[in-house]
Amino acid sequence: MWTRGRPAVMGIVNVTPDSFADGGRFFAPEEAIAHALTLLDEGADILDIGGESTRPGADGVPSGTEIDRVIPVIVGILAVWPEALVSIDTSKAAVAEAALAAGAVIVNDVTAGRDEAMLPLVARAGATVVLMHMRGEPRTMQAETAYDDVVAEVHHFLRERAADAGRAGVAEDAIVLDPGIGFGKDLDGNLRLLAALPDLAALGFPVLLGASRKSFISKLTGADVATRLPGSLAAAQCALACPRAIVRVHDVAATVQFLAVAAAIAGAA
Ligand code: HH2
Repeated sequence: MWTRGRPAVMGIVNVTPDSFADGGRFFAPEEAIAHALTLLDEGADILDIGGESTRPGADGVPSGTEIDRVIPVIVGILAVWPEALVSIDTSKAAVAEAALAAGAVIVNDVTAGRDEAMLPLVARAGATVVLMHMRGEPRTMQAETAYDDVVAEVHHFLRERAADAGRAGVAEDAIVLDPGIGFGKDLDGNLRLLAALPDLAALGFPVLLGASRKSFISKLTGADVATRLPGSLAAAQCALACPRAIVRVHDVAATVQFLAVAAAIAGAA
């Protein structure tokens, strides 16, 4: 995953009618599969397939609905590109189980294993898990964005959840930590967590950064969701200082180019 001398790039495939940046564009399975294959052509190292929006205010969907959305897409991608690394973006063990059976190898859980069956499932499957920090749930998370020390609190939470994952039998090198940009944080909290990404990486686990097109970019610049690529690249730069990082993005080609050039310059310094 990290053989290219730069952070790995995870391309987002939202099979949802209501995601904040691209809701509805890839809701039909054939659209989602075609989009995923384009992202692989553009250099995505991983694809993250999601069937439920986690944007602020979003209502959850039942696991059966989520399974019906994502499984045909995972199967369709792997039929054309069998060596693709597929991640399932879900907080439900039932959805993760179906996705792992269909060929996914990473479970991206924005609740860091709140579903009690999740971590044992990941361990049994020998899969990788992304543990993300979120306060509450998407419907309510932006109501509570005050912390005494956001970086200390988020890093403490992630350390604890990583220990829980280890106790459940997940291998240490199969645990990825994510500060959860935009999940129950205000602008200042998001910026502090971005600046502290190398400190999170210093805990010894790979880190994942999901800042692509998020609203903190608009709070700084006024850019609407379709024009937040430059701000997204500025955020992706934080990953360069981390030895094993994954950036989760909508704009794969631009991010791959940005990281390849920035990493080459850093390597020549
Ligand atoms: N952000 C989103 C969804 N999943 N997973 C991780 N690990 N980290 C993130 O920051 C993250 C995530 C939100 O982005 P998106 O998928 O584009 O939107 P939506 O949740 O509305 O589908």
